[in-house]
Amino acid sequence: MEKKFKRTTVTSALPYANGPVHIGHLAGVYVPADIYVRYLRLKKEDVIFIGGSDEHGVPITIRARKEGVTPQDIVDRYHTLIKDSFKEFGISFDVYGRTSSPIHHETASQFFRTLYEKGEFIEKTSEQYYDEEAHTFLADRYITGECPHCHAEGAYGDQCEKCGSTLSPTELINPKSAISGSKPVMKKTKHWYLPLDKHEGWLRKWILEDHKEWRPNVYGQCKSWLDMGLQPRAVSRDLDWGIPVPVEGAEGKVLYVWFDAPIGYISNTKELLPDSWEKWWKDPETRLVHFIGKDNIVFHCIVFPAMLKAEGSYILPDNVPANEFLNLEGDKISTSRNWAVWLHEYLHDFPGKQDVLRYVLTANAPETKDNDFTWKDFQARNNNELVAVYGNFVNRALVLTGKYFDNKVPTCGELTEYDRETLKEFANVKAEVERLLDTFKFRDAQKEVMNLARIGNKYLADTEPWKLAKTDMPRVATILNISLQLVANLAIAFEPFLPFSSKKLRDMLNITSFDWEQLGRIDLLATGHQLNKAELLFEKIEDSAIEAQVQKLLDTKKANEATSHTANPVKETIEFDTFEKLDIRVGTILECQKVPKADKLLQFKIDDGLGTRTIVSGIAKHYRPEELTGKQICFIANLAPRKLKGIVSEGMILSAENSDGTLSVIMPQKEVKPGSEVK
Ligand code: B3M
Ligand code: ZN
Repeated sequence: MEKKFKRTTVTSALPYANGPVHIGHLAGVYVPADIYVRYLRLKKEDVIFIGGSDEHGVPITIRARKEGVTPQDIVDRYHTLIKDSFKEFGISFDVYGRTSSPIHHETASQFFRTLYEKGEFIEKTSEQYYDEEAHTFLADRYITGECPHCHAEGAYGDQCEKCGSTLSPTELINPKSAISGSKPVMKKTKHWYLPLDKHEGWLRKWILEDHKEWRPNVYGQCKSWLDMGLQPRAVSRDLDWGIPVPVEGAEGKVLYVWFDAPIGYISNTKELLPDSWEKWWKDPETRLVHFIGKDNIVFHCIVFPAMLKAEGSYILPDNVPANEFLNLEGDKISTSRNWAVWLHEYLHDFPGKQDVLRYVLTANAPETKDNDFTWKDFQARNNNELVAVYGNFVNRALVLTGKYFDNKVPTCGELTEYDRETLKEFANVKAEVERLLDTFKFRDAQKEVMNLARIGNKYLADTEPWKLAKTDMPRVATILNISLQLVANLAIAFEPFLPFSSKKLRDMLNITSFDWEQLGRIDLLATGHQLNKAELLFEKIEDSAIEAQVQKLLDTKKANEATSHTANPVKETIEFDTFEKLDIRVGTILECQKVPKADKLLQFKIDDGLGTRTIVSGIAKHYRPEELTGKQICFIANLAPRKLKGIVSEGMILSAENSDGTLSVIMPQKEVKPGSEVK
């Protein structure tokens, strides 16, 4: 069912403003969306690209509470950081709004009211956990307790992070409020529900029959949701952060974040085009495309369309090209475990190499299945593809033109059979890349373009113009003319994928802009056209830079292992009288100094209540002498003396050892008399 559209509204998922963005975000949503939009713009199509931050939801309030700041502080901080990261990577939004903005509050409120007045909601009262000390209903995340499955402590009301099972708060054993620590009670509360079951009929036809072209992962997920049967979904929550439910009797209630967030696309369009936003959302000749990650499929393919349909005046999405997940070095990317390549850190470590990351993420895009990002592959793709193929071809063509023709495009003479074959491959690429981009196959599209660079590179290697310079200048001119036309083609074809490099290349070619329509032509640069000086498009990435990144991840892994480390098993049982043989006492440190030529040892002079004694202890890596002088510690008083570095140690200071090997000296909680026994 081919439909002709006049314009395209492209949205990309609104990231939660409660942390920075990482390569998973870029690969899953923003790079593909940006490629698509840049491609449409190059084709001179009418398109808008809508982005923004999702600034509501419980995780933001939890983070704020933890840090002792307001939710607004949190979202202000991350909105700016995220927005800047996207900008640096060339994600070319026409607007990047935020859901805490007045225009969004108003738009979402109005949307709710319209549905409310049309009778599109049902009201239901149910029992939910309530914190009587804090006088508040508790979001699932705010209730912790023992997991009914693995019996781990600290499972959340919606999920146990230990065993991964999905929970509901009432399943938790010994539930506790994360706000006050008190035991929550059940209390009645009223909420508004969108009766998705009522929408099931048309949703089935619309997706399963009319949108068979959606990606298999998207189509499949929708089908399984629909086959399970849809249930009414609450669109409000008892929470104090969000958009107040705009009807009477709804004090203390806000719109559920997944109700207001997709409306954010509309609000942000209004911000961009206050007078003409409607045609981008309501005209049937507008095509709506949502770029998202796979965990957002149900909201964009079922819930949001049901909301739009219920409202009545909006169009529905034409496609929802959702990606699977990107893993990092074989492990799931995780914000809480810091297992990620953060965009702001990448920019710091690899300044100016935005296109390299864009290239690698597209080359490995998780379009059909989860994929893996590894630093080795990053380096290989940069060195063997961007540098050795694309960059090398461009550089040789330009440098040789500089050398033999004073940077002017030379005259093209008669073509050989090989010239013709090469040019034909370039002529064919436009249709193929278009077909791939039109069907959201970004990985294959980029591969196709890189293949062109390969053909160009091979053309120069095969024709070897540098060998002909002495004998056949007209032939050299022809080869270089052809090569330069191919280079110009690459600047166009790579533009959606590698915008920074294409800009650099256009500057070298001394051309301000190209159109997509010109792709495949061999008259892009006129004979005699003056070029600028050649510069390297890409540079080799050395092993040391890659090793540093791998080391950073290893450090993260080690730190994670240390925190998740379970304690050592308990030693063999002893009788009480064995314990009684140990004489543990408190002493006051009178003096403390480093032991010369022993970087682990500290020497103590201790008041033990009977006199003074010397103890040598291996804690120099964990304490400075001045930190301990004057403090009280616990020591074993009846340990046989031992000689350490020539000093007789009369006892042993007790410390607790953390799983990462750090030591903490045991001290009495209140001051006691030196010599007091520890029992
Ligand atoms: N903030 C979820 C996410 O970042 C959510 C997307 C909203 S799109 C309207 O995965
Ligand atoms: Zn569990």
